[in-house]
Amino acid sequence: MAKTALVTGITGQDGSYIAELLLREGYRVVGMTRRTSTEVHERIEHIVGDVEIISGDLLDQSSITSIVNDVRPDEIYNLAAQSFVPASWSQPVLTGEFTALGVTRVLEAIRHVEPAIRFYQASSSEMFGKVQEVPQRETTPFYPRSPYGVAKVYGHWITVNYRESYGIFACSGISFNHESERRGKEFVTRKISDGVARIKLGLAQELRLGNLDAQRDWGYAGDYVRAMWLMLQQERPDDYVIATGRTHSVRDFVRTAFEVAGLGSYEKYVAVDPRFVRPAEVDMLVGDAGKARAVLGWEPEVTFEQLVAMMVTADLDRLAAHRRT
Ligand code: NDP
Ligand code: GDR
Repeated sequence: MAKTALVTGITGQDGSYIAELLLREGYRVVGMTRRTSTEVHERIEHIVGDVEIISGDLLDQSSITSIVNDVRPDEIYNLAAQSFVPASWSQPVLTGEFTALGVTRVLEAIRHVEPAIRFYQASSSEMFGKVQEVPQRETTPFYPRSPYGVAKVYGHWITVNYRESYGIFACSGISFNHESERRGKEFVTRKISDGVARIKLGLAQELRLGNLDAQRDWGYAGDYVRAMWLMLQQERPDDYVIATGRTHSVRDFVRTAFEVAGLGSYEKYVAVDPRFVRPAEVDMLVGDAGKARAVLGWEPEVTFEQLVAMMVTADLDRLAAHRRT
């Protein structure tokens, strides 16, 4: 019989990719979405006929419990969160409600309805923050630098705690930044690819950014959702770092993106704007995914250079097509 998966955050970047993967694997896929006055599900438009959508909210325990009870999933991928780091300083309490307590609400639903349900928690390299070790691995101590990072530390430990307290098959995937043409436009990589494409097509003159020296371990979202799925197919639940092991600065991303677009040097187009500088920064992240490689057999396939090229090309194509209509 086909397995059933429930995906919270199915309308987000990762939700759309995991839904595609689960459909390919023959799952019945149910996505939880929150109610909004306009139903824009852009990232899953192409598969909307193949998945079931149910309304629920991470803030609302009863909606989550009744969805789990009705759907009776074999696996839950908890991808929903307030995921934009700067917003966590302006809305710290809401971020805690979604990104921290939301995890407990899903775990409570599992505990009460069916403790055999397998659970994936989308943990983050932001938990390492001011890094205590290079590269960062599963055993590296956490030192979060934003209310978002703090909330994710809670989400990670409550996942571990429900595994140890109740024997729930609960896994925490500590993912480093992963991107794609479906990335939200406020995140730096997509802001750059979109901005470069606009400049190339004469739709903008400049690109305003914050800290160009921050370094991130950037991978491709399509590769990362494969690791999430693999974690729930193992004999035992565990926690895994998911990363490429290579780090680049925001400046490297900018330089490569301008080169891909054939615009030459970025310097005459890019301005540093203090509005985009954070109260506390995560200066450098680079992960060691050795455990995921050894146990899950997981390897990232898309390189940094391929990722930048893919994103810039997609934005150029999208904006050029838009201009023609
Ligand atoms: P997105 O911001 O693209 O997607 C977030 C999703 O959460 C959206 O579907 C959003 O719905 C949903 N959501 C937000 N609040 C609620 C709520 N109260 N109730 C129900 N749904 C809600 O994030 P990503 O896809 O990039 O990331 C997925 C997860 O992985 C997140 O938890 C993120 O924190 C974590 N993560 C991401 C990394 C990355 O590099 N992408 C790295 C490490 C961790 P709506 O469409 O209505 O806004
Ligand atoms: P991050 O991603 O905070 O790492 O969180 P983001 O792309 O927002 O920032 C990465 C780095 O770029 C610097 N930066 C800018 N960032 C944005 N957004 N806008 C700018 O103009 C800009 N200029 C420089 C930032 O200071 C930062 O150092 C992402 C999210 O997906 C989280 O949900 C996830 O947990 C982590 O990745 C891993």
